Amino acid sequence: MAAADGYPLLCLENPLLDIQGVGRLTEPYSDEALLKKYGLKDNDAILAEEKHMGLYEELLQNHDAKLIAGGAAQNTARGAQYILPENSVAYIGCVGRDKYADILKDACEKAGVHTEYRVDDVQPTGKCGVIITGHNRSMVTHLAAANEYKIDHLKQPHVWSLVEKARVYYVGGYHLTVCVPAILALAEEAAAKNKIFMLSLSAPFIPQFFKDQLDSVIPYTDYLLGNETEAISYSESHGWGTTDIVEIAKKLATLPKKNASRPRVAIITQGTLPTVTAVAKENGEIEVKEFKVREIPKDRINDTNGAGDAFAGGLTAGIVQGKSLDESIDMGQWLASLSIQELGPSYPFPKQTY
Ligand code: 26A
Repeated sequence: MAAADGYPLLCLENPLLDIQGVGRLTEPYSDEALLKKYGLKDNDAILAEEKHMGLYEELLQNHDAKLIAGGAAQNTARGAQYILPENSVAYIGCVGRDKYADILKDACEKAGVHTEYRVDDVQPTGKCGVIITGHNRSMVTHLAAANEYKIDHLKQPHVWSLVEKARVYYVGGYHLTVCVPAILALAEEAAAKNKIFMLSLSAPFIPQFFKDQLDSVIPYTDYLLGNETEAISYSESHGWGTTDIVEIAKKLATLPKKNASRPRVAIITQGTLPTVTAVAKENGEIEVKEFKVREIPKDRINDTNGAGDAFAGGLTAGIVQGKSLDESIDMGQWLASLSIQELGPSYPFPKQTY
């Protein structure tokens, strides 16, 4: 049952189960060998093609893979709820009618996130193969049911009432490959009622191959998040001719915007390098800031799968609470530093407080 007053934060994207290998060094089953076999980069996120379909079984058979709740914005939703008071976050996406979906639902329930899944009767729940080498992660996603999200689901009265009651929307850019009408419905609701709309770039392939879909949503976006490789991919696909992160952040902040009563905020993370923010002020000025990350000793890092999602979760929690941008960024960096010490996109239990 949904909370009567709804949830201040509503997230939308692709619910996925992560099948994450745990560090195999010995040949012929090393993680490096696995990357090579499937032609994968060591730090990337892609959609699975036919040739990748054997990867999941191989991870389970030869790489002691663990099943962990994933899906970028679902991780962000759990992260935001980790900080916020009870009943603050709802999450929407499409799963299959299977036990993988139960694992995802359970993980959200435990984290206190309300799920409003569309359940597809044909496709299985989506999965993401994750190969960890050092501090890199390579992800291969078979969307399956996650690809079957439909605007009709969002427009059902009990779901739309959650949309109406929310004050902040967070959409994972990965959903641009799935259901742009649903994203635009949230975006337009936000612009019409001066609510907050947040979007992540998610992966370099989104600006590269889903440029038009992305461009249709950016005008509604109050907070645009990405990492350095995604920012550079955006710059490349738009012919900006620069790889300078500050330059790109400034240009993203000043792209045309529908709701002029909120400034655009562009936020670019860069691994252990400082996070860059650019805010397009009403007077035409662009305020640029840099924020050092909370570095933790290398031997305490478990894996970086989900670090960006955790950052987004902490940041979004700050924004929902009406904190300043500076404090919200620090909350994001705090949650990211906790998440990379856990296996996969998870948060420590018992709960730590910011
Ligand atoms: C459409 N794609 C490729 C994806 C994803 C994705 N979440 C949604 N859509 N590819 C990888 N992920 C998730 O990213 C998290 C780490 O940031 C993985 O499930 C993983 O939990």
